[in-house]
Amino acid sequence: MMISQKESFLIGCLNMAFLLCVHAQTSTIVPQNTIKIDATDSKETIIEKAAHVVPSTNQLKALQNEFIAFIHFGPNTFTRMEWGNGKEDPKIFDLKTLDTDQWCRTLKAAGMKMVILTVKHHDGFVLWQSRYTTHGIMSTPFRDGKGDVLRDLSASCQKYGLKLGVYLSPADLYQIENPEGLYGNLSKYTKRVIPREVPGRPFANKTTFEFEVDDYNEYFLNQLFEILTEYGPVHEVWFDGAHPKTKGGQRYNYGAWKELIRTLAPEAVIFGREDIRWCGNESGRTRDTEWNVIPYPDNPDTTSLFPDMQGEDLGSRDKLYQARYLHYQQAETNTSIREGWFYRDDTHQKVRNADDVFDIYERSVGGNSTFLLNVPPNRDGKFSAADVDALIETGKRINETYGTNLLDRAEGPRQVLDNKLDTYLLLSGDAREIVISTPAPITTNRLMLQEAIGTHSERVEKFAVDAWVGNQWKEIALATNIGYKRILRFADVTTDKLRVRVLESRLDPAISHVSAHFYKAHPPQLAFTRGRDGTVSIAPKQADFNWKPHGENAAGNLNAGFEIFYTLDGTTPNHTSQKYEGPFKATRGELKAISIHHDEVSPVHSERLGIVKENWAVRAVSSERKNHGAPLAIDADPRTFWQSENDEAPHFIAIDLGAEYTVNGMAYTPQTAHSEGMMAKGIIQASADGRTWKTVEAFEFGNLINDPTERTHYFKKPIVTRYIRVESLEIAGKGEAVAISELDFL
Ligand code: FUL
Repeated sequence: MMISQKESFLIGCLNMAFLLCVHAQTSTIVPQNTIKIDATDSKETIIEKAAHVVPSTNQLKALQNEFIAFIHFGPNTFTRMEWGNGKEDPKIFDLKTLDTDQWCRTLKAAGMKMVILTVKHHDGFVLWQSRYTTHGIMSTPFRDGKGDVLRDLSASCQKYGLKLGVYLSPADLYQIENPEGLYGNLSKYTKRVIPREVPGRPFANKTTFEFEVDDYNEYFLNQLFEILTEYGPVHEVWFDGAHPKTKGGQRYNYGAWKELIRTLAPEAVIFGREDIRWCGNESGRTRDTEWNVIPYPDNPDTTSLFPDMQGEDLGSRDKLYQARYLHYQQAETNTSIREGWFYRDDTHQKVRNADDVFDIYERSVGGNSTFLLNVPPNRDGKFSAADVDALIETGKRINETYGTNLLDRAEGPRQVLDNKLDTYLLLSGDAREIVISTPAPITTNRLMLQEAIGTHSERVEKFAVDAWVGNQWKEIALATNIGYKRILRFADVTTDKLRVRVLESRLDPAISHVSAHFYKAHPPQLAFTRGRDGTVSIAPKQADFNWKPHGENAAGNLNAGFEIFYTLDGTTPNHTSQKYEGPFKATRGELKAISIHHDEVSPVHSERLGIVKENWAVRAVSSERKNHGAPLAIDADPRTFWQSENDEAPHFIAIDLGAEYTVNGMAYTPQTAHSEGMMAKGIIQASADGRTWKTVEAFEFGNLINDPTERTHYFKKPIVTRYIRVESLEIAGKGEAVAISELDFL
C-alpha cells in the first residue's frame, strides 16, 4: 500500500453524508465515529472530544478479527514479477490445479479470521467470471475458461468459517494500455445505471443504482456490484493507493463506490479510505504508540482524500490540537510471509519463520492494530510447505499462549476479569489502579489489556504493571496506550498479585480486560557480530529474510530471560562458563556460545575469529561499483559488499593487514542480496611489499548460489605475510562480476 500524493488529484469528490457535529458542551459529548473540532475549542475540550471518538460497529468487529490473511495471486505468480504491465496474454495464468480448501485450512489453523483476495491487481487481470471484461480467468485454459478463484475461495471460507474480503485495484494497467481501455479515456460523465445489464447474464440481486460517472468508474462499479452480490457476504473491500501508471487525469468517484459498498455489503469495512488506514510500512512494523483516534483536516465521512499517514506520531495530544475533525480509524499492519507479495519460487524467495510471524502478531495485534499477513499461493494453486509450516506453528503458539488465561480464577474487579468486552471498570478520581490476586502463584511473561473502546474510546496514555514479589511491588512493564488491545512482554515472573497503574490518560479510562499468559520461550540460537576493532556482540540469530526489514530481532523479542555463556579456548560452553554481559573485545581464536533458558540449552554456535580488521586497508582492486566499493569487503558488516564491474577477468582485491601476521586460511562471506558474484574458484597470493605477489594456494567453493553462507579455506601450511591478494577465477552461474560481503583471514 503506497498511497502516492498523485492520488490526491486522482480521487474525485462526492459528498455523501451529513456532518454530525458535536457541540462543545463538555459534559455531554456523545460517543461518535467522527467529531468536529470547533475553532473556539480549548485544548481540554479537544482532548475531551478525542476521548469520545469510538469505532463504528464494523470497525470494532474488524478489530476483533485481529489476524487476517492477504492472498496475492494472478499473472504475476506465473511471470514472477511483483507488478505486471497489463499487456500480459491471459494464458500466462497457466493454472492447472487450485486448492482453496488448503489455503483456508491453513489460515484457520494459524488463527486467522478473514482472507482478502486480490481479485484484480494493478495489471487488471480478474480472478472471477466478470461480465465486463475478457481480460481474466475466463480467457485462460483453467477449467476450460470456466474457473473462478473467488467462487472457490468463497466456498472454502464458508466451509472453514472464515470471512471473505476483496482487493480490487483502482489502478488498472490493462484498461490503461489496451486501445479500447476505459481508464482515463476522457469519456463523458453521464447518468449510468449500475449494474449495466448484460444479455444472458442476469443478476439475482435486483438492487440498482444510478450514478453520474465516466466509463472507468462505471466499469469499476459494475465489477464491485458483481463481487459484492455473487460471492456471499464480503467483510472488507481493500483499495490500494499504489499507481504504477495513470492516464487521462482519471478521477475516482469514491462517493459512488462507497454508496454501493455500504448498500450491498453493509458489514464491510473499507480499507484505504475512512474505515481502515495503512500502517505506513510493508514490513510488519507497528508504532510503539499506535493511536486510532486520528486528526483530519477535512471531514472523513464526506471527503475522498485519504493520503498516506506515515511518521511515528499520528495521534498524540499535540497532533490532536491541530485537528479540524477527530476520527476513529484503525491501522492494518500489512506484510508478506514471503520476500515479495507474489509467489516466485521455493528456492530463493525466503519465507518468514514462526518466530518472526509470532513476533509481528504480538507487536501488531498487541499494539492496537490488525495483523494482515500475505500468503501467496504457488503455481500449483497451493501454499508451499514452508509457508504452511510457519503458519501452523504460529497458530499453535497463539493458541498455547493466549488460549489459557492464568487469571481465570483470580480475584479482582469482575468487569476486567469476565472476558466480556462490554463490561468495564471506569478508573476515576484517585482510584487509578487495578489489583488482581490469584489463589496460587502463577508464572507469567505476557499481560493482555483492553479498553472499552466501543463506548469509551481509547484513553490510556501511559501505564505500568507491577507484580508482588518478595513482599513488595516490583514494576515489570511500562507502556503507553492500550486501545483495542495491548500485549506486554516481560521476563518470567512468579507472583500471586498483579497491579495495573494508569499514569496518564484522556479523561477516565474504561478498562475492559486484563489477562495474564505464559509464552513458552526457548533458548534462542545465537549469532555473533564483530566490529573492525574486534568487539564481539552475541545476540539471538536473526532470520534470513531480505525484504523490507522491520529491524526487530524476533527471537530476541520473544525469548526474554535467557542467559548466554561462552568460551574462547575451544571448549564447549556450559552454565559455568563466562557469562555474556555485553560486547567484549576478542582477538583471534575460536568463540563458542550457548543460550540457556529454564535449563534448556541451545545448540552451540561457534565461529573462528580472524585477525582484527582495525588497521586493514584495501591496497588495490580490479574495479568497483558505485555504493559497492572495495572497502565494504573488509568493513566487518556482512550486510554490505564489494562488487566489481562486469569487466574482463581477473577480478581481484589486495589487502594490507597493517602488520605481519601468521595466516592459517581465509573465510569468504558471499553477499545474499542477490545470487550474482559468488566466487566459486580463485587463488590467494601473498606479498612482502604489496607489489610482487606469490601464489599461496588455489581455493574452490561449491553450491554458493543455493547456499550463500560463509566458506573457509585453510592453507596446507600457515603463511606469514602483511599483504594478501584474492583473485577470482570463476564466478558461480557463469557470472561476470565478483561480489564479496566479507573477507577474513584466520
Ligand atoms: C502495494 C501494491 O503495489 C503491492 O503490489 C501490494 O498489492 C501491496 C499490498 O500494496 O501498494
